[in-house]
Amino acid sequence: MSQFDEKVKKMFAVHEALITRKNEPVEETNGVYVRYKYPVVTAAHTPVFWRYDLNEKRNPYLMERIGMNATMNSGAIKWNGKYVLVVRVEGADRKSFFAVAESPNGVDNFRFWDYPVTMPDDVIPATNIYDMRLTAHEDGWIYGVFCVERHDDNAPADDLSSAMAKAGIARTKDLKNWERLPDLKSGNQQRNVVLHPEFVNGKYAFYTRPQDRFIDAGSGGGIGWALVDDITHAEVKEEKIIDLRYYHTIKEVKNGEGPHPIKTPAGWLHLAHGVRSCAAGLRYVLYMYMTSLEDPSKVIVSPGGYFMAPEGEERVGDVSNVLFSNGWIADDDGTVYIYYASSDTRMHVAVSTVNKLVDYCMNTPKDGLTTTFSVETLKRMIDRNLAIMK
Ligand code: BGC
Ligand code: BMA
Repeated sequence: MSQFDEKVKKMFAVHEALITRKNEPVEETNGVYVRYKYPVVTAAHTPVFWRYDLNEKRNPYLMERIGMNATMNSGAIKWNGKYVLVVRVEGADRKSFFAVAESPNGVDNFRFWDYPVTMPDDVIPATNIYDMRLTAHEDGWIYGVFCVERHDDNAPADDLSSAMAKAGIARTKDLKNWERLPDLKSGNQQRNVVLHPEFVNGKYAFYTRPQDRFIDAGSGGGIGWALVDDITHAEVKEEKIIDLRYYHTIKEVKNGEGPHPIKTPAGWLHLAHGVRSCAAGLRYVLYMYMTSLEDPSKVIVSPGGYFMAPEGEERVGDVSNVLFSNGWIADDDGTVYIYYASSDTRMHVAVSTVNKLVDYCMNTPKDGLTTTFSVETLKRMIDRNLAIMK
């Protein structure tokens, strides 16, 4: 075997060892969920044949030709018995694209399909697309709703950063062939738009996140809700804010729906992200809330504080101090696989159950918005416990 072929063979073996490595649960810390030790998808999980030209004549030094920078913010779905992620892969050129990675068990052995998703463009092509939420809707289609970013041509000529964020909508039956529908029409910019899996009053229902400007939400007060008559010409006509952001909370600056909510007998279970600003930049954490089965836009319980925050190596990456989730899978046996990205760099999984998550939502004290409230809540817990401990 030539030296070149040896090197290629070794590269494939190293890659195979990485993607087939068995994952292990990390000892439970708070009883709510169990993190897994290894990230489930990293840039190094992308196929060798995406990155290297394997022809010796064209690539005598066997150098990487197309760099992959990160794998993050992935939509998730259980599909044909497999745990499937539609990963946001970001190339070294800062362009994100979608690529499907599937696993037989939800916690390891994620393998990318050979080709990334070819997402058709809307009338006006996008510069970048990212953060897909997958919804198997009761109309029979699987929808992908994602952020579509274009340069803001109204910005002054020297400003190359201002952009416009909109929600792109596409649908598929096989996760390979995607039919692109027109972007969601809305008076505001939109990011973190999510399609509810069921019709509500016979209409499609979207969780929205209106924002005045590209980065900051401005007067866009939180997670919104809008009903849409025609998914093939989706337009936000009326939008109400269902989960507000508040001063001095984990969602002071922005919040946004994660994946679509999970239906439980006690209500719809929601996972979202909350953002606050600090000297280190923006800090993104995950939080939960529940809405009513009769009216999925009516919040029935809102546990205070964060559900998950970056820990250990999760804290560091391209955009440090960020956890972000737009995918989870509720399995038939009640297990919930929560897929989250850390610091815009890699994908992880944490595992819980529907019952535990409902219990978490129902019994975690709410955020009373003041120190006094928090201390009184804490004292009640101490009183009750000291009575038991005597
Ligand atoms: C990035 C996103 C980010 C957004 C707002 C975009 O250009 O691709 O990851 O959420 O800016 O900061
Ligand atoms: C955004 C999100 C994510 C990203 C986060 C942190 O606003 O939409 O794409 O993970 O910022 O950069």
